[in-house]
Amino acid sequence: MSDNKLPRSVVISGTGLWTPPHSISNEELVDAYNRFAERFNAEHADAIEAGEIAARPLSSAEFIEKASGIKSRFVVSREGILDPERMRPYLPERADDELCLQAEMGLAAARDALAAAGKKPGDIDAVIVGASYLQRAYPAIAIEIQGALGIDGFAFDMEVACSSATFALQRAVDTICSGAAKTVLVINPELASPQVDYTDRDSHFIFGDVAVASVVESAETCTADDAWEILGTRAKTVFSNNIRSNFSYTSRAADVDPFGDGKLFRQNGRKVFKEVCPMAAAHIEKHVRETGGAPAELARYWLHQANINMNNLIARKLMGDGASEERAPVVLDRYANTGCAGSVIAFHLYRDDLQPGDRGVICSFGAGYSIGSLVVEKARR
Ligand code: CO8
Repeated sequence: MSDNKLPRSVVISGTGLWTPPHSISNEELVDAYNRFAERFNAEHADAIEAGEIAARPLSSAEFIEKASGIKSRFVVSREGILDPERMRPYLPERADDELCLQAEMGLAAARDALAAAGKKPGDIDAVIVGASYLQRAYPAIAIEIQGALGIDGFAFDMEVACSSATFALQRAVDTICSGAAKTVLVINPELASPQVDYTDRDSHFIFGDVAVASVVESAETCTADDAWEILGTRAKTVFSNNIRSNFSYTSRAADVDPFGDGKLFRQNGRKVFKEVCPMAAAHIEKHVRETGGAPAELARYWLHQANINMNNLIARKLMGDGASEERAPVVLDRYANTGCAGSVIAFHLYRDDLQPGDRGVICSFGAGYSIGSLVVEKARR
């Protein structure tokens, strides 16, 4: 779907959120990183002195909060991340007959969304899992969750980095509009911590783990009080190398270290900031106008949660002096960047005060580049 009005009325009838039990503050994270860096620098003092390798710079909690707005992040496992000798989470391997971690996270959010929508597994025709990373190639995580819930129908995984959730919601809308399904369960389990290089000062603070889920259905079957009609969807991608992860099964055949340089998340954050802000603001403005609204009139902006300064810039461009944290709520202060899940967390947590007829936009922007948006209106029921 891009420019046209949806051929049938489709709603988001419930959302769910699973938050990991552990949180790490900037101070805790910086303390672990700085102990790692100091030890590294001491151990390599001669090579650093000789100019053979670079010293590890120290991190700062004040910098992180000022540059990104992040104060803490939730993670599935804390200890390994905070151990200067490990610097990665500890996630023990599970047997094939156990639910995998990503499916377990997604299942918890899915159950929450089903309850909110008043739906049972038997009401669901399709399951879509969208995430920035998938724990394995096959069988699909979506099919594992489908099996665990006992859903009859079909399921698949998809990946568009930070836009995996909005693009998955759009695929749900398309599936319903085509008549292939009446009700679709969209799940976004973002298991971000294993892809973070906690030994990299410039990116060790960015991500957190979380799972969200949404029930998307035809308005005809919806029984939920808190339903949101999807007025339109819009997707845009433009190739960029400024956010990249080269982690791949092909490393084995290329005879390179699968966890070596550039294999985990890396970005040119400044360039991303500069290039994505105007793209996202223009995208949202165009989309809102297509659905017959004006950006300044929208009650709420559930924006991607990567950087508070980016969101403030985009919000000011769209709402002018009317921009406020109430209208563009922030979750990245406590959740950090949760990949594709951020805008859905914001939608889940910050909509109860809105009235029937109020409109808002759910919008993601990030790696690819990719931008995805859904303009929604609280249904009059
Ligand atoms: N502590 C202290 N100083 C630091 C630190 C630190 N931790 N990090 C960097 N610095 C220093 C730098 O070295 C630099 O020093 P100098 O001026 O001497 O060179 C100075 O601080 C400024 O550095 P930057 O220019 O890099 O700082 P910025 O102000 O640009 O802030 C940010 C860095 C916060 C990264 C910022 O650029 C940003 O957030 N940009 C937007 C990026 C963005 O939105 N990216 C999206 C990424 S996520 C995504 O798309 C999906 C990926 C999928 C994975 C998801 C898994 C769930």
